[in-house]
Amino acid sequence: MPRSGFVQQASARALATNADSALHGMTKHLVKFNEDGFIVVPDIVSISEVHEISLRCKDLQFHRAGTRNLLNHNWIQALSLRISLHPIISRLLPSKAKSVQCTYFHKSKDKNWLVPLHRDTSIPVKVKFEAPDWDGWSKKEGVWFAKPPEEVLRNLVAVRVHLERNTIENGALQVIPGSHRHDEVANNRTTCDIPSGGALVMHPLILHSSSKLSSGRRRVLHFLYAPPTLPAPAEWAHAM
Ligand SMILES: O=C(O)CCC(=O)C(=O)O
Repeated sequence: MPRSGFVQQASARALATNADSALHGMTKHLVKFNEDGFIVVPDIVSISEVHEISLRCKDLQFHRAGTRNLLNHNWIQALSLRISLHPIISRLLPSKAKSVQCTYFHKSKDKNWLVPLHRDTSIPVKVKFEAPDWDGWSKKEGVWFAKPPEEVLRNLVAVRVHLERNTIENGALQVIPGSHRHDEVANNRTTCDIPSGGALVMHPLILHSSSKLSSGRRRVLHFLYAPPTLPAPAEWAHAM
């Protein structure tokens, strides 16, 4: 066989091996995400982008823990699209996923708070309507929120982009691995080690909490991804 034939075959084999291991890596993330209800993906944005995002967040108006209606900002829409195309994250999102909410959380000495263990069960919809399996209606920052049937919640994925490393000192988010799949769970709370510029991809039904901060600050952009439509008559308030 001419040398170039060997080289071609070897390159084809190397490509196939690389493709296999990439696929294996992707499957591993998906299996872990389904099993634990979360994974950490580092380097979603670079450190210089973290600075850029920080500057933009300085202009956001909010009173308490943060603000939940950021999807009307062009830069948030661009970031949300980019996250949805990330090679690992795109595999974890529902098919044709849309971003349906983006919340900014800002924890500091001045705005300090804790959140007890809970699941995220409320979603933003266009208008209020009557349906037996929807409840818990409330209006927040001018938008209607309600608790949908569980099958809707099962298809959602949250992506939290952390501007600071998530630590016990700065009021870390903690999760109970696997608790999105069970009602009865051991209280083995885990502090997710999320670096600055990294993301926690989490199932909204996972039990999670966060404590008060003792030093530093902790800022997070929390994106919610969902299938493009809801069962009628529900409609997303925004779907980008
Ligand atoms: O970021 C936090 O501290 C809490 C976030 C949270 O509880 C939530 O997204 O439901």
